[in-house]
Amino acid sequence: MTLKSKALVAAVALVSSIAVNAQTVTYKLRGADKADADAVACLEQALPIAKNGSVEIIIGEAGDKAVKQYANLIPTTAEGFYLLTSPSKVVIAGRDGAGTFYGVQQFLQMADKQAVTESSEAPAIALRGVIEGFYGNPWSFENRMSQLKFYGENKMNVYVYGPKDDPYHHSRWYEPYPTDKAAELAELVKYAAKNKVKFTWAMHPSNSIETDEDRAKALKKFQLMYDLGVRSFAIFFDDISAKSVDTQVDYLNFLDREFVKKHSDVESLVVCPTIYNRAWNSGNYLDTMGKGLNPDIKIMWTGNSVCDMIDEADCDWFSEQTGRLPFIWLNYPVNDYGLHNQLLGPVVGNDPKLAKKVSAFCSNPMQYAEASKVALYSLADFAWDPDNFDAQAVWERSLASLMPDHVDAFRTFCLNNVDVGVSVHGLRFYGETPDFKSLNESLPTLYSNDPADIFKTMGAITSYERYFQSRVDAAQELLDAADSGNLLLTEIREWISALAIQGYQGLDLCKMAEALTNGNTQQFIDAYRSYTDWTEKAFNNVSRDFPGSIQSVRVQTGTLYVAPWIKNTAAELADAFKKSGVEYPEDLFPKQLLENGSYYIKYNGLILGNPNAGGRGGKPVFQAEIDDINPNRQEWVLKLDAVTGRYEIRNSKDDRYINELCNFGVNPYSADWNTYIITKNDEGKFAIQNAGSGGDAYWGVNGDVIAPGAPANARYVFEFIPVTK
Ligand code: LOG
Repeated sequence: MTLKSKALVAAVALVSSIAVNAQTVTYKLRGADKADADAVACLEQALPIAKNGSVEIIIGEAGDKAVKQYANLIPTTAEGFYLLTSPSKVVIAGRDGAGTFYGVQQFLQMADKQAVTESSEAPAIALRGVIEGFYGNPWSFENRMSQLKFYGENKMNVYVYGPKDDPYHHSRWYEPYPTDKAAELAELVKYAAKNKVKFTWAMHPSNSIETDEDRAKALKKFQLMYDLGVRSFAIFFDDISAKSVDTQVDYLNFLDREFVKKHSDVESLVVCPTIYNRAWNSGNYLDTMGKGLNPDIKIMWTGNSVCDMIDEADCDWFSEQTGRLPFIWLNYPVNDYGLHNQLLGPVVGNDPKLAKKVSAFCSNPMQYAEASKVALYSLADFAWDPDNFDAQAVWERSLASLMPDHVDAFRTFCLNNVDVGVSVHGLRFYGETPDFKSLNESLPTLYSNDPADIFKTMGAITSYERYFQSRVDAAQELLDAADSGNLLLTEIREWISALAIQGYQGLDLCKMAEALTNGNTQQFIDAYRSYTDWTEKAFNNVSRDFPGSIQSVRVQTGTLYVAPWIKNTAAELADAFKKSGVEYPEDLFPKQLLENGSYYIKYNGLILGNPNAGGRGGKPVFQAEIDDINPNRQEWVLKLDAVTGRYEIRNSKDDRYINELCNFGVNPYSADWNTYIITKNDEGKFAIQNAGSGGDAYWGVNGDVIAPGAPANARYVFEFIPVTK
């Protein structure tokens, strides 16, 4: 255990004593006149300081007289600090100003400031922070101020400003900021410095980099930003088709020579290359960039793909290509490619060994600034001390720090917002709703129509009811807190509503299952109507739906396990109810093009059959004759998959499904791959089309078998004839 975590354990153990102590303790400062002024200001703001305070805080940087006695305990690494706490004396001694500042933050965050602790700490990674680099609504000024404070508190020292939808960064990079925006940026730069954060302003000039005029405009814009206080610059070349890497290199070296090197107080340039991840690597782009760029220009890198956690090997590979360590641009928790989901789970998957292999480790967050703090809290801890990073423990601490009055409800909420679902980037997190997963594994179905299962069914209903009620309660607690002004919760209110809605849907399903078990038709109808009302509310639950919003989105929650379970269970219960033979209003269920059931599939008078029933692989074939030996080899069970809204098609004899190649599938059935869109034309003929991961080819006919890829004029050629017995 490190000294840091020992201190935390001690702090937690003694948490109960603070309420008493906080009243009585006052502090006096020694060394404050020499010590980092921002660090001292933080102390003065947070603690009662008096000339005759009972606890002395000795503060200063290596070399200061006040902390001379502790000089050899101060780490030699930049930004490191030595911190000693006790009931009578506190020592905060930094390697430099930032070190003292971080020592102060650490001290202020201790629950019991009088605990006896001693630690020496220094960052494992020199540059740690955030890149505001997402698409969509850029953060507001207030968001950014709050972020910078948060970075200071959590020892992050980089903020790269590069929101794609700020026109003055991207589409109209060459224009000066309007006066009010310029004033805000100047204030942010100042506030960043107070919080020991390097403010890097990024410009995205796309391909306008070659002519003298383009270059003069770039120098002019850099100078305008310099005049606002910016001392660190980046150029982004991501998400364009670059005309030539040579031109990019030449441009960057030009800016380095003509601007950076001409200002003694400007930091080395940073570039986001066009090929910024390994999956896109081709040709000699990276090699050319590495060899051509002035050696102190840093190159950004997202890892093996656009959205990926990073390991040591990724960094080594990059370094071989470019001759320098990667400036990591971690595309997490950014959700601009799957805005319907929040990413609030524990941050798993980054390799502690990367610490020695990077020049910087920065996160691209969500356009939801407050909610991003959940992940950023963990990432800050990772970048400071990766060897002792414990994803679960840090995540718990983040919840306690961000939502102290509603920790349990917030934990429940966050656990429903872990996975982003299917997306272009394929990044998945399987730790979502672990409690639901285990409930579902022990009780897979809510209802069984076998009377022998009645006790099991009643038990399942009770367990699921309890589960969904607890979701509703957690959501309600958080909605109340949002109403009372909690910023984070207000920002993502729609996801909290989504959790409540899902809870109510689950409770309705329980009522439906109970009604089926008791044969109570009216209860079923009422509960089903209530369920569809909630479904509509869920559909209309849109975030960022304000005038001028760049992105708005229908929100999703519990995407991995809960939402699909709800849809499937609703469909199963509706099916069971329909089959029970009771009368019900015609408008109760939405009309399906083809009701779930058994059909003959015909083409040109021929009947699709399964002569090799029970075999493996192979194809269904069109037959001229009725199969009177095993009639159900020619019967096909159609079922609308509740999650995809498409049909699965299985043979009634052996239950084998037809896959996207029009073969009998041999892989495990997957609704994403193996369901079809079925449509009908005016003549009553049907077309059958692949969808999801299975592509979009239509069924055609080749000789006596079906084959994917029918041309437009040969698609509506099938008939579905219900099997009546
Ligand atoms: C963009 C970034 C975006 C992210 C995730 C980089 C270097 N550029 O695919 O602006 O937020 O992916 O969607 C990107 O990651 N392009």
